[in-house]
Amino acid sequence: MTVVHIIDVESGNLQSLTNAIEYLGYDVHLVKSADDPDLANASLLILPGVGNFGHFVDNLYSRGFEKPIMDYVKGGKPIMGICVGLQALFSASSESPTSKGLEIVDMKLSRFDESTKSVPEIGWNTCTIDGEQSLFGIDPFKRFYFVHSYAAILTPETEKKLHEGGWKIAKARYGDEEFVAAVCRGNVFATQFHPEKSSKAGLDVLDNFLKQRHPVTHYTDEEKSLAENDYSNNGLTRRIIACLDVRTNDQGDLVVTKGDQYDVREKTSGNDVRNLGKPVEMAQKYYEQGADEVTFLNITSFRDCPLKDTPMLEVLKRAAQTIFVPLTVGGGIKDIVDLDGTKIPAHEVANLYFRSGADKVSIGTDAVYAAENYYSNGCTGDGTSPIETISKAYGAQAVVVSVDPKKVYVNSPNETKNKTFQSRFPDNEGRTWCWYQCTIKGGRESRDLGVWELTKASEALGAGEILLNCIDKDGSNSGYDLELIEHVKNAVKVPVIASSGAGNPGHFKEAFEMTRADACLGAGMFHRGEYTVNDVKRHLLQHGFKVRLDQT
Ligand code: 1PR
Repeated sequence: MTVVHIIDVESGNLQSLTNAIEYLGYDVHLVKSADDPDLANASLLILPGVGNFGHFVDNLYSRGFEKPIMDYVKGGKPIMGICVGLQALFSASSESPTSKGLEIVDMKLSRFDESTKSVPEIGWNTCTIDGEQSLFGIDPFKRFYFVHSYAAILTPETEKKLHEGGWKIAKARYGDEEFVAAVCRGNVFATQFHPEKSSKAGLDVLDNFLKQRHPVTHYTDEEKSLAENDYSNNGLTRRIIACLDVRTNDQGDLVVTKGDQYDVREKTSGNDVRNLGKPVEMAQKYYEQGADEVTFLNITSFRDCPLKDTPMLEVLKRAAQTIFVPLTVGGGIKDIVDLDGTKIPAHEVANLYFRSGADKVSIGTDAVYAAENYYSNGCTGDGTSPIETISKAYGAQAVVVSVDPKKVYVNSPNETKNKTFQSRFPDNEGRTWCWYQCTIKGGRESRDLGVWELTKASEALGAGEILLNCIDKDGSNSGYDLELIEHVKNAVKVPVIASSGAGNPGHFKEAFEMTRADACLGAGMFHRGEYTVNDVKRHLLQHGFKVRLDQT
């Protein structure tokens, strides 16, 4: 079997890439040291990276990888960079002004302009290629998964310079900024998107690179019109996420469950934990239905020690073997003390999940504690919270903050220190002023902290995305809390995932129509088999919203 070599400088999720390459029928050899003799003999090399540019390239230099990589490139053998692995081929990035890239591409990267759009760019975008040429079969009518805040932003001058330098490029557009989605010259190829997380479209590109071929797909005009990007959402499709709340039931089995306002026990005699199926099988089903992401939440994490909680690691390992879209895991991402008294910092707990195949971790309870400390320290972090340590090590894009708020009405804004607004839906006493109170431990304990305050602090501390649940709406099938979504969108620039309350495809449409939600998550309606993810996407498409439809 052909062996694919991957440079491993412990950045983010190598497991997904390994899984994708093995799925395509190759063996993988991780090159952990620049002295590894296998590196010189490699015939297919991949340079993957996530997170911070400086952290990644400094690591390459300090571990002595620069020379063997450059020797390999000069030898004319195929090399592919992915995400920050693409960025490392460039000369520099404004993300880390003192760090030097490998300078194979003479261009600098800079941050997206966040005045009109969420940054990071997280989601599924299209790539365009000049003329009829093919770049390892990157299909302009398919979608690819991007997650990044910095990019090789194109201007007429930089584009001309790239062409003059002999580079072929695939371009993507995020809002009004065009950037390099893929670049190729001779034996060097790199993608800003993650092929290993871009479902079938991405696996095809990876496979074409490994086989060194450049196929072209032909479409009818009707097919093209359905799949063409209209850039109405900054270039991204409407992202649909399937969420699995996971816990051990009273019989000791790990099951997918689902609550009503977070109560997951049946109302019938026996009061059992509602059992809706097996986590990996259900996740696989949603992937096949076209879910753009899958989220696993360990909802009893406040009781368990995560390291004892190996079933969740096992769930991820198994799911990541055949599910090639981003996987998020939440519940228990915090500093822990293991049963034998060993202290395990949150970033190591997160690392275990990343190494098992997770792309992002989601932090609930500890984000509330971190925000409380942030405000009591005069709006500054002390560098020790899980949001900060994980974001620093793996990048903001890997840190989701999961919020579990409840709506609280007040007579006037003076009654609370937290940010209020006037709701269109008065309470029984006719009050309209309200705020959203954060809870911890799965809604069991309320804190004097508003969702506005929590999300702002989380963003400042390094979170890259907000998973916005709503306890009042959870399991209600009555639609999302649209006011809450807009409230949080006004607070932060990072993407916001709307969650809680979806009962039919119309609710997703309503959220995308009435709010600036970056993604919508559903749970109960999928678990009960009332609708598939594909039903939601077809409904959105019928109403003029672009969605990713290439099924596996
Ligand atoms: O606090 O960092 O250990 O994380 C615990 C995580 O577990 C948090 O993300 C918290 O939201 C979640 N969680 C804890 N208890 C529950 C529960 O339900 N008893 N689930 C829980 C949160 C909300 C969503 C649900 C949506 C959509 N459940 O996961 O999927 O509300 O549901 P719907 O579409 O059926 O309405 P930590």
